[in-house]
Amino acid sequence: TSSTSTDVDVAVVGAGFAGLYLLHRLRGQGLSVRVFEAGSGVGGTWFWNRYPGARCDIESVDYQYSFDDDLIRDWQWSERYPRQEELLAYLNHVADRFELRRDISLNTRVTASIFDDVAQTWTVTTDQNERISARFVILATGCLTAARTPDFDGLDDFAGQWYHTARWPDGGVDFTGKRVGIIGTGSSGIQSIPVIADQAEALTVFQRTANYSVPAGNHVLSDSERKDGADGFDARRRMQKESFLGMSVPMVEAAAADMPSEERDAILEERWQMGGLPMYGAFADVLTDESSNNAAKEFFAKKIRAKVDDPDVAERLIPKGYPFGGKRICVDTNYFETFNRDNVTLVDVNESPIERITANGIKAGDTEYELDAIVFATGFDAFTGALSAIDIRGRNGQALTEKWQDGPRNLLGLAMSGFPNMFLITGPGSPSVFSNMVVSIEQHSDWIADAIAHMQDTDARIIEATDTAEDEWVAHVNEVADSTLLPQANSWYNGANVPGKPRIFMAYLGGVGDYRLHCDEVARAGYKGFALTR
Ligand code: NA7
Repeated sequence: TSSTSTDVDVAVVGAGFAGLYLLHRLRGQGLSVRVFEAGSGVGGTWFWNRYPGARCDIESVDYQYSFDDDLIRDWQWSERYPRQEELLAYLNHVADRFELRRDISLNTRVTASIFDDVAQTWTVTTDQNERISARFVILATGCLTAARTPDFDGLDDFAGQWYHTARWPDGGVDFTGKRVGIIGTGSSGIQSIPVIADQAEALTVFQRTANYSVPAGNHVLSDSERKDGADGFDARRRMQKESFLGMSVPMVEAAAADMPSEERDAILEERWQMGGLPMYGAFADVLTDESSNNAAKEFFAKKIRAKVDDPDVAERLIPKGYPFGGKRICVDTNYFETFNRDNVTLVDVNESPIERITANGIKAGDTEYELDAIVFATGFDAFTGALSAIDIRGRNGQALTEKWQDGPRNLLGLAMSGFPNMFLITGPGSPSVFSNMVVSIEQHSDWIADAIAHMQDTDARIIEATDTAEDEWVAHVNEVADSTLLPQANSWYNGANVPGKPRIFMAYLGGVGDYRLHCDEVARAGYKGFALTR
């Protein structure tokens, strides 16, 4: 299949959950594959995010590959929710077990990917001064990859140490005896705050927006739970594939709008006790109906008031001004309780805006908070950040950043018109962050691998999304988002966390199950919406 002028059939950018699986899968259909990874190890998200308390908010049993039964049997998860170290060990195990490493170049950042209109191949350039040509390029770069440290005045003056949660030093940081400040209360902040508070002499939390967080209910798995997990894996994965969020806990099918308030509260309490993300499925209309959403909001407010001793602190920790689910909900262990500790202070930066960072700490409002270390849990340039960092040019030299200047456009979140034989994994316009990532990654990878297999069978050389199909998909993604309450929040779902970023809702909210059916239909209809040429 490989033409003489190309070095590899497929170049994959990124060796996280997606890149590793793609390599395994595409090799299996006789293709030559090369994976480029900027990190010094495999693992992607789980390689970089080593902050204290880093843990997945999907259960271990569900957050693993489905492609190999023996792997599912052999790997023993230790806790209900996997720690970062354990996920990294799992992904390293997968890389060894399936002999993936020989086709992965670590410490190698892809700097450009340019389509050659004449040769009809991609030229991929790396920061190791390597240049290879590939028939296909798959961007498995992740949607939460490009870490963002807001440019506060004075950071260079700071005499202490500072860290970003997503660029945590290998080997960790010892905060014993230190006065630590943390900016950001998204998932990374909410997971690390209780752990840092336990170690540091004092912790000051700078909060801009309070978040909805559900207790994880984490625990060490017993032998029988592990066995049940492996035995029940196939059935769970089948449910996940057909579900809205890629999870195996069903959504409540009734709408809260029609329910008496005691019934609503009983359901919310039941979901709260389950722990974690099933809260999203409390009511069929929780993300679309204001009164149903308000029921969830009030429930959270009650829970937070019950957990936090100081009523003023509790009020500040209660999310306000945006719908439940408008920002990705968090899953925590002792988050709200941590504010009852004597060594933890909450600063609301809406009341006391961060003016600057000084040599000694952070000046917010009238107060200078003296700190030995600052932690930025300030998130990512989501969905597009990792892609715009690469000089990607399609037909006629068109830059992807130019095509996307008003926001990302593609077909099914998988491919762009003008960028032939290039694919995205968990891209904007796919369910991506609104799903169990592993379920989505496997689905995208399989769909792409099947499309390439179809091309191998039919001697097609080029696959490219058509303009019309792309326009229709973008309109559909927006229409679905606008039928929900989610676009009302300022979030990384819609680019609001990055100053100047076009504001467009970037995840597909039609659900993992319906999205899959749609992708399958496109394939069955001979890749409808794509032009295939010989
Ligand atoms: P998030 O969810 O983007 O959280 C970032 C946090 O940092 C959030 O609370 C932000 O407040 C805050 N932030 C960002 N910039 C500033 C400035 N300039 N000043 C004050 N506060 C700021 O990132 P995470 O890493 O926690 O989680 C990302 C996803 O990874 C998570 O949802 C899971 O899916 C896994 P804001 O809300 O913007 O007001």
